[in-house]
Amino acid sequence: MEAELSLFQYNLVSNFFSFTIAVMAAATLFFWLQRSQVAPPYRAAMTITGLVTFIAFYHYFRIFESWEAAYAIVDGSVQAGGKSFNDAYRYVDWLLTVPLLMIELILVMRLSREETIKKATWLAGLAALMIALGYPGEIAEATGVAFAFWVLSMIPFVVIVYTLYVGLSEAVDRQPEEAKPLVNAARYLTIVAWLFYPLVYLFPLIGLEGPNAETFLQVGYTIADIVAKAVFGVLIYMIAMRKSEAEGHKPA
Ligand code: RET
Repeated sequence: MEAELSLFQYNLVSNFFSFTIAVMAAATLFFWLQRSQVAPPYRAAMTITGLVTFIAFYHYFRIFESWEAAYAIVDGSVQAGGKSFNDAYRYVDWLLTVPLLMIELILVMRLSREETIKKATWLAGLAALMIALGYPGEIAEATGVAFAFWVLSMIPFVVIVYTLYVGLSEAVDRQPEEAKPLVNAARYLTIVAWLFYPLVYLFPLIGLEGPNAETFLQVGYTIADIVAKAVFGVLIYMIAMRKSEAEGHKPA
């Protein structure tokens, strides 16, 4: 299957990875440099946003290298390169970044100390569980096993979505008027971008395999990662700025 990619598909995926390395590196610098512009209570959220894109920057670098090693271009056609493409980088990345994304969303809401600890622990724990349950299915040979882990992983997924929708709506109501639409945008962006992952996971299970599916999967995950990390981070930054201003903080 791997050697059947067209040169166009191989290059398209390579270029997406390369683009993402640049996006994640630039996003990291931006978030960390802008940290001093927001009021002190929001600085931890900015630090974490930058950590998320930094972790992704590293992993996309490794993913890019692994992609290059997995194929060889011989006389303009794509052949197997002798090494297998390492899917584990994505899962290790998600295991670290998805809980951090939950924590930054809670931090920027600036709830009471107990509520912050309670909600952040709950959401981050569920996020880690969701990813950990997904991996055994991703590497499973048997469709039945893969599907069983999909179902197991969907349980924390659904609880997270429910918590973001219902459990947080009362906390969102308490946000300052100026910040509300942005906080809602961050919640909805999370729900929509996150839906992509469990859907794509099902591809091979419903018989979508081969070079087209592989190209779609790699490009799709990459776009979803940019949205869920960098675009989401920009929203977190805007929320932090808006709330800082509303609380009388003057940017440096
Ligand atoms: C898996 C396994 C199948 C079931 C579910 C999954 C969910 C994955 C999600 C990943 C989110 C990743 C993000 C990355 C950050 O940039 C693990 C594919 C529910 C929701 C947000």
